[in-house]
Amino acid sequence: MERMDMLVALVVLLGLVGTSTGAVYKVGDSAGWTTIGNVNYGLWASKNKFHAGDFALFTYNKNFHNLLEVSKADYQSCNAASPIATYATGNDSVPLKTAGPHYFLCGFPGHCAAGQKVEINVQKASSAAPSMAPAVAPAPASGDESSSATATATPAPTPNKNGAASTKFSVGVGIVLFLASLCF
Ligand SMILES: *[C@@H]1O[C@H](CO)[C@@H](O)[C@H](O)[C@H]1NC(C)=O
Ligand SMILES: [Cu+2]
Repeated sequence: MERMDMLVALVVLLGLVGTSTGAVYKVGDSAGWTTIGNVNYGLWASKNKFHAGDFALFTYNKNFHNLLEVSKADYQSCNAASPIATYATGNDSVPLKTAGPHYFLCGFPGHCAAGQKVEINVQKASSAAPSMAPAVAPAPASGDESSSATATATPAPTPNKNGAASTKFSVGVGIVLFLASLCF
């Protein structure tokens, strides 16, 4: 039974490891977050597939640029006056927490209009972990059965009932072996 529990735990653990580390996407690739070179951020975004839990890494010279997350309307009109979030370190790893579109622009005058803006469409996290949860439940119940089967094998036999006792014993061992075989 314990081996079964360990197996279930291992599978659940592997599922969690597979989904807990988000990918990091550097915005603009080697160009980074800039107005130099007319980087096509729309093209960059369309070449990547973002999932909830991933990160968008914006790298830039903080003396000349910043990073604002804004609403769709503000993204379209390049309005930097009412951001949802503001970043200004020059090396901002922005967590893409929720599925759906996320809008970013540079708040320095004229930069958004010059094309320093990006829409990142985030898909739901592809997760196997939740579907594994029900498999954990049945394990404890079968543990009780095997211990009661072992108990029937222990009573001290009287000389007369030797045959009956040894039959009980083999049935008990049989049940234990049968249950054990289910685990492997
Ligand atoms: C920028 O941030 C990323 C992710 O947080 C980190 O791995 C990297 O070392 C940072 N680079 C600099 C120059 O600080
Ligand atoms: Cu800028």
